[in-house]
Amino acid sequence: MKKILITGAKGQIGTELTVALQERYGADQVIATDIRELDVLDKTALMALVQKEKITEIYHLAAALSAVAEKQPLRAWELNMQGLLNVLDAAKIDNLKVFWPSSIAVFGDHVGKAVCSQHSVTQPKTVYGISKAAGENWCKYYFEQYGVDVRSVRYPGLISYTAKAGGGTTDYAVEVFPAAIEKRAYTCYLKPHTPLPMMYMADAVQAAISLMEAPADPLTIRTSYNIAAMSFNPSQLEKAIQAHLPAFKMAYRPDFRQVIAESWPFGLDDRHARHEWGWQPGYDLEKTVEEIIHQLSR
Ligand code: AKB
Repeated sequence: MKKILITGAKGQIGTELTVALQERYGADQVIATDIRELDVLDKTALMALVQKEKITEIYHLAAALSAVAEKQPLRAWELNMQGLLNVLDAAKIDNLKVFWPSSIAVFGDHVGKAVCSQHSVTQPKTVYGISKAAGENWCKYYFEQYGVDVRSVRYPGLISYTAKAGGGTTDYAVEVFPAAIEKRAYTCYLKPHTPLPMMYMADAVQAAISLMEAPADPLTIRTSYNIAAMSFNPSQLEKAIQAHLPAFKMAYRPDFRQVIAESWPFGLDDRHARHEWGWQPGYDLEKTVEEIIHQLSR
């Protein structure tokens, strides 16, 4: 029987993924941990928990995101890399299946920014991106050398309203909604015409579960799958919010995150994900904005 361990369960993805997994497989089959219950850098504690609870799958979400990682590069590197290696090693020893999120941050120079293909070069500009690119290769290595069934997607910016954004470059698309609902102005740290790929959290959760449930045979990508849903810039998001809340205004004061955003592609070719495990997003910009404003206004 499936028994799932989630690390980083109180983060932006974990908050919604935990609920979705509990609804799907039963609350008793899902153990949600955050740093308070399980430090992923403590391999002994991780292995003990896996064995005590007879874990069969890990969704390893604990990580430092792009903006936060630039402020503490070596600490972020240790958390992102050693945390993943501990999980992969536990998976090798106890024959676990693993989901691990990668990111569009693996891309940097020398890629088509409007349509970045699955196999584009990965020359990231941030510590976070470097850790994700290295992590992707470790996943492939553990799959090829030890048969660890580890699966991954490259998430774009994720938009949700249930949990705070966690220190990423795409956080503005999360922070802006409570401000708009509370009739506060919002100052965006990116320039108005900086496009980025984005995804509503319901689609992100669906991607993780569908990929984990997919039959193994058709899966040809053991680094991480490109997945895409929508692409917009802050000015387009401002207008989409104004369609519901006409008085809302966004101000712009770019900071160090502008350089990071400009290093990322804003469109991804996700044909492999669509063909090999049926990836299909359900939310575009308008639907996302409508849903979040509806939920936060209740
Ligand atoms: C970030 O902005 O760091 C993340 C990501 C794109 O991986 N949301």
